[in-house]
Amino acid sequence: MHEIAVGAGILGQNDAWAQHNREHFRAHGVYVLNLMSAPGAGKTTLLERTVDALASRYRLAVIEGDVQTRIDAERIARHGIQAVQINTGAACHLDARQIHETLPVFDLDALDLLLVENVGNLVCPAEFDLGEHDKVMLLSVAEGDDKPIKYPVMFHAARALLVTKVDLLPYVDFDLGRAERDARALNLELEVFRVSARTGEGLDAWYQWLAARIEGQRTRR
Ligand SMILES: Nc1nc2c(ncn2[C@@H]2O[C@H](COP(=O)(O)OP(=O)(O)O)[C@@H](O)[C@H]2O)c(=O)[nH]1
Ligand SMILES: [Mg+2]
Repeated sequence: MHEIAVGAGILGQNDAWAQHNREHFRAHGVYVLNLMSAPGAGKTTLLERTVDALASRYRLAVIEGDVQTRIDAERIARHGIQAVQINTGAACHLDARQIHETLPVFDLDALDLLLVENVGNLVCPAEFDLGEHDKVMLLSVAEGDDKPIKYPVMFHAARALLVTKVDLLPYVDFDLGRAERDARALNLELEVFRVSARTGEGLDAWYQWLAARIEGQRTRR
C-alpha cells in the first residue's frame, strides 16, 4: 500500500507539471510530440530526416533526453535546428518538470513544432505525461515482433507507431503482420507507418501525418 501511495504521489506531481506545460504549449500554439522507443530504434536518425524535410515549412526545435552525453543534441544541431539536451542521470525517462525547466530557452511563439526524444526505454517513458499533444512510438524490425505484447503500455499510449529500419527486413525474422496486429489490438486508433530512415521508404507518409497534426493544432488556436 505504501509503495502505491508513493508512486501515485510522484505521478500526481508529474501530472501537475504536465498540465502546466500543456497550457504553455496551447498559449503559444506549438504542437509537441514525444518520441519513445528502446535505445537504438532510430529516434535521432528519424528526427534528423524529419528536421531536414520539414524545416522549410515549419519552425522547429528539439529536446533530447538521455541518461548521459550531449551526443544527440549535437547531431540535431548540425542540421541548423535549436536542440536542448536533458541528462536524466539515473532516470529511465523524461519528466514534465524537466521539460518545464527547458522551456525558457525557447521562443515558443516562434515555433510550430517541438519534438521531444525521450530516453531509450520500453517501459518508463509511457507513464510520464510531458504535456505533449501526442506520443509516437518507434519499433525497429531488429528488436523482434513480440515487443507489442511484451511491452503493452507503451503501444497503448502512442498515437502512432513507426516500424523502423524496414530495409533490414530481409536479414531478420520479423513478422510485420504479427507486430502490427498485436499493436492495433492494444490500441484501435493507432496509426502505423513502415519506414526506413536509410532508404527513405515510408517517410513521406510520416511527414504528411505530422504536417496534418501541426496544421490541426494551428486551427484550434
Ligand atoms: N539499417 C538502418 N539503420 C538505421 C535506420 N535508422 C537508424 N539506423 C541506425 O540505428 C542506430 C541507432 O540509431 P539512433 O537514431 O541513434 O537511435 P536512437 O537511440 O533511437 O536515437 C544507428 O547506427 C543508426 O544509423 C534505418 O532506417 N535503417
Ligand atoms: Mg537518440
